[in-house]
Amino acid sequence: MEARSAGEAYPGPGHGQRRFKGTPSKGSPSDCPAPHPRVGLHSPHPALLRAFLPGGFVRRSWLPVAFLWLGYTALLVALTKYVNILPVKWAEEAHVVDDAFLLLMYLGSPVMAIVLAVMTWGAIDWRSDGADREDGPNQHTNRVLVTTWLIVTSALAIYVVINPGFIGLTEIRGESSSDYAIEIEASQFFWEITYHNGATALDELVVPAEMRVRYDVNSTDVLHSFWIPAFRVKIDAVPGITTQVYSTATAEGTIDDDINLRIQCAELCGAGHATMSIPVRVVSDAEFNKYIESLGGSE
Ligand SMILES: [Cu+2]
Repeated sequence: MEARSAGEAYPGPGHGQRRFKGTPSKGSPSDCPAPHPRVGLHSPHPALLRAFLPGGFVRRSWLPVAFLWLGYTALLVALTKYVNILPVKWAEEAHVVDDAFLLLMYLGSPVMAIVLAVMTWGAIDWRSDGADREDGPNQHTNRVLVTTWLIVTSALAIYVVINPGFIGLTEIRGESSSDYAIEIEASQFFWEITYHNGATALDELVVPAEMRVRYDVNSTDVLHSFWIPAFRVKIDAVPGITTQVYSTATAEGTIDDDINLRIQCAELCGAGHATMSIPVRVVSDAEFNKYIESLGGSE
């Protein structure tokens, strides 16, 4: 192949293919033109290749990445700890979901950080300098690294499945005692609330504060999902099956106090899905009884 001077611009990926046009040689295979080496942007920087070779992770070129990794991890952990992105909590059981969310954020921080660290140092130091590159040396796996990675990540995954997975779910759903039960029936595209005295309402859900309420959830047509963001309860509404969730509202309040005090359908159920939202009002015991009487139940 022709050599190009160092200052010559990279001619583009199609360059050099012209020589392959025309009738193929009828001679021996050795007469075939040799494939031209890859150029410029197609090859990783040698420093990147060296770093991935066995033992490469202790090379000096990775030290900045290690520091960046620690820095990004600290930043992400601090953001998770000090910047509250979770909606307001309005139920005793809500902390289980929040704890699970935060745990996954903490576990995900170093993973996110290593990606950011490699990208940052790649952009700073491992950029192509524009020169032609030959193919790099063969790469072999780093057995110690792969084994350690598999063991650590598998152990973490199993831990998360158990706690908060099974343990958290048991805390939210497993306890079957409740002070009060409310029927929730989902239809395209509205919610019907039925209280113990047979009274029904379509415009809002009213629940007594500091009582453990069981929601018996059903659907008359397609799949919906009963979700009250402030309570962190969510369960599918399935035609023909009654699903149940529990929540204990911690204080009186309305949707005017927080937008997350509402029922919101959380399963795409048709054109009116987004409109399947009604306010939740948490009231005192006395006020609650007065409310369901005013609805005119049969009891
Ligand atoms: Cu829906």
